[in-house]
Amino acid sequence: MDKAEILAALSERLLLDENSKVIVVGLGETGFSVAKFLHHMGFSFAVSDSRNKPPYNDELLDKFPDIAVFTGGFDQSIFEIATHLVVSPGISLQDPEIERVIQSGVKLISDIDLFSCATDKSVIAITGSNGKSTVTMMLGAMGHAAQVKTRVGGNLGPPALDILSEGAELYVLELSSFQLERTLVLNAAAATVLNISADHLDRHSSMANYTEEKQRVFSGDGVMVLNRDDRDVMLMERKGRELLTFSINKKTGFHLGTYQEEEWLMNSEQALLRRSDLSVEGLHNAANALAALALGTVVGLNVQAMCEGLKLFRGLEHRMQRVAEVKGVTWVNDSKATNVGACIAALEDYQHNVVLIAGGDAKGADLHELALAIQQKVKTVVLLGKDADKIEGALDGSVPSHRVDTMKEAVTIAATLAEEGESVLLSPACASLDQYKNYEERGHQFTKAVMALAA
Ligand code: UMA
Ligand code: ADP
Repeated sequence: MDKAEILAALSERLLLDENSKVIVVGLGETGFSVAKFLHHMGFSFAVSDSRNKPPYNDELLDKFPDIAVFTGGFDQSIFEIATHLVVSPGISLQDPEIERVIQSGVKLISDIDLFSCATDKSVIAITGSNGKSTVTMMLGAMGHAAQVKTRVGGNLGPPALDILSEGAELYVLELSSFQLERTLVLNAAAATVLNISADHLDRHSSMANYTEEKQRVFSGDGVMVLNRDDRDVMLMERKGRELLTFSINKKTGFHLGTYQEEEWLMNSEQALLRRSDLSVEGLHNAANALAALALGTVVGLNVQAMCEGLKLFRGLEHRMQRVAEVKGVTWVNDSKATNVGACIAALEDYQHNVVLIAGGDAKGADLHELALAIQQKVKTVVLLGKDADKIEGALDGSVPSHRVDTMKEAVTIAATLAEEGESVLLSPACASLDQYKNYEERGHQFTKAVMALAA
């Protein structure tokens, strides 16, 4: 699309034109990407961030010295002239100051809305509680293998607007519930909710609200890709919409089946790829691969190329990543398990032979199902972080547990508990932000402590 076409789409779909006054709220990665886009398109805008020194403050002033930036709070007076508000996903729409502005009638839009107006190429949109980044990157690998110029971004980074490029033929977006709740005009060619389990209940008022926001990924008229094994996801089916499904348990659509006495990823009767040819382990990753195959099929990726891409995809750091084997004990880093569902999926691969390191910020989740999974699969649990007490409470003495303050202590004690042939799994079921900058830092501290043991 050329600039005039993009301006026409912005005007028609978001009522954004030369008379608009936009306030970009938040100057993190999203806010900076929005500022660059608005500047490029020639819109009038200002930036507001409640932090004293937001992350992209210097970059913005350096690049666009004429743009007004208001920091250290949300000054209501600057919102008075606004016609549009682009609120970054890290800011709650229930923030009283932001809520007041929205209620005054200003149009709330997102970076994803701007992105949607700026391309006419196929977009695949991926959300769900777990597996988003993995499926997104699988599609990136498939697109590459199919020699289709594929750009990947969104919640896993880089922000959507930063991946717009002239040569791109296909975009794959990972979208969080926070991005979706403020998006109006997404119309993806193929979209999926991979699964639904409790997450971010500190920001969403209820599971119903969280599920509702996730469904917004299906706005428009593209093909829906649904998980037959997840009841909440199947309830999202909409009349009159084209539907593809994937399943680990049921022999229909994209599924796991038996062909020539081996386990294969299949599409109806057609055997596509031996499960053993996937480089990523675990049943949940077979489900992720089936979802990726369904989504890729919608946008016309060549089947053989998709399978080649999947074979080459080695998985992402901090997701069930084998770190080392020390004295016969396997150490696995699953620091990205920031909610209960991810930890339960991780435990599925074990048979009561694992020492689990867990804990952090449970984000208001119900820990009952986690406790059941731990009872079935875990020999001993080592707990740290803000909600260690809550996990210990949910276990109610049913599994031996140890409390520690740091990851180094957790690794040291786990090393004394795990025996040859067993595993130690860091799969916290909680966010990391109570103790670490992010899940990556938590994973790196784990890996560092394990490497020190190995040495
Ligand atoms: N903040 C303030 N005041 C402000 C603006 C932000 O205090 O005025 C705080 C927020 O409360 C938050 C932090 O700053 O704690 C970052 O918020 P942001 O909206 O500026 O974040 P960005 O840097 O724009 O990053 C966001 C996503 N972050 C969140 O949704 C919290 C990134 O996802 C995403 O990669 C990026 O946009 C590009 O699309 C990260 C994430 O943690 C990885 N996502 C959550 C998850 O995956 O569970 C949803
Ligand atoms: P997301 O981007 O949704 O957070 P990731 O692919 O980064 O998803 O994986 C996050 C965590 O969820 C990891 O611990 C990973 O092992 C686990 N996981 C990945 N796919 C699934 C799935 N389909 N079901 C449950 N857990 C999953």
